[in-house]
Amino acid sequence: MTVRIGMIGPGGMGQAHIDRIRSVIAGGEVVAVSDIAEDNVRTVSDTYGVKGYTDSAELIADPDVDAVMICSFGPAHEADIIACIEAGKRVFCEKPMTPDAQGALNVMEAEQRAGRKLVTVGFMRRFDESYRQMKAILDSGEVGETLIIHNRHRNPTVPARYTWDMAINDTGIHEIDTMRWLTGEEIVRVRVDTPKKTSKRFEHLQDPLILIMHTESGIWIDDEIFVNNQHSYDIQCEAVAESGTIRLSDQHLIERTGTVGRCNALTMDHNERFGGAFVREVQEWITAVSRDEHTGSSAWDGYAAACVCDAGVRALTEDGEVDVEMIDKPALYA
Ligand code: ISE
Repeated sequence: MTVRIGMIGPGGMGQAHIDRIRSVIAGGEVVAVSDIAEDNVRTVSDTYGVKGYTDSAELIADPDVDAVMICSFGPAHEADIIACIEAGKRVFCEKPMTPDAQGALNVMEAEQRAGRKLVTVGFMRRFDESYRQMKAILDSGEVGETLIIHNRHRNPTVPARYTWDMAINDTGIHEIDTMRWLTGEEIVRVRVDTPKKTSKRFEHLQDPLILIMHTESGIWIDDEIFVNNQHSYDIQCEAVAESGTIRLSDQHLIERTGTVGRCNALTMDHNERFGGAFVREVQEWITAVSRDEHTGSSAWDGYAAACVCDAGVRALTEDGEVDVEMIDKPALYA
């Protein structure tokens, strides 16, 4: 069966997903798009020869749409996800699932009323080959207990509309989810340390910053978030365990020789660095939808990430550690 997909918010990320579905992913077809921006709907629906809506509710209700991908602006996610759940349609939503924990609670309540997990959150690093290898080694127990994890999340630059809280909500959220997944533990406490600021970009940002996280069993995690490093999209992760250290290797695909000597070519953005992960993520989701199964991060993962982000944003303005407040995990997500 070909899964007929409706896409809400076909901007840059959405169109990259459409292109993947059309070129390298099997079993799915985008049949409709919706966007509040009429011009964009017209352009995208003409380009791909699909139906166009300006009202996402009409796309969700369309009987030709089996499942929905949401790639719109974060604050618009909650209402559309809940409408999908109420229509009984599986939904893949780009991160953040909702910008705050209350919105995520509302999504989980809707899913619990429906009695099944219909929501997948687009945390693509869970699908990256190198992170998966790291997790397999840690899970095997061969290096003992994980004690410390060091992360680096560096972007060449961000646009002027990137607000101060986005270092946590939009950038650090990737490590927040990846660390929960890698350790299998919840993050219970966070702190933000503020090094000397770069003079290169926006005065309104604390850039770089260090997010410190503690898990339930006491694993200590740091995350250097530096979004204007001027040179590359540089993602690093090193897990220090009792009898071994596992580190992502540099993610270069090629070596380059030139006036500066021989060096690894750098990746410049998340599409380049995580291109393979995006393909695997969407392929696994489409395959699961065709079997009427759930896959990937659940609404609980979206909720947990939102709770840690809420604490992280508070820690940006408060001294010291902030506890992460979460409800007990509902049985549906056990
Ligand atoms: C962006 O939204 C992403 O998701 C990227 O992976 C991240 O590196 C970037 O900082 C965010 O703005």
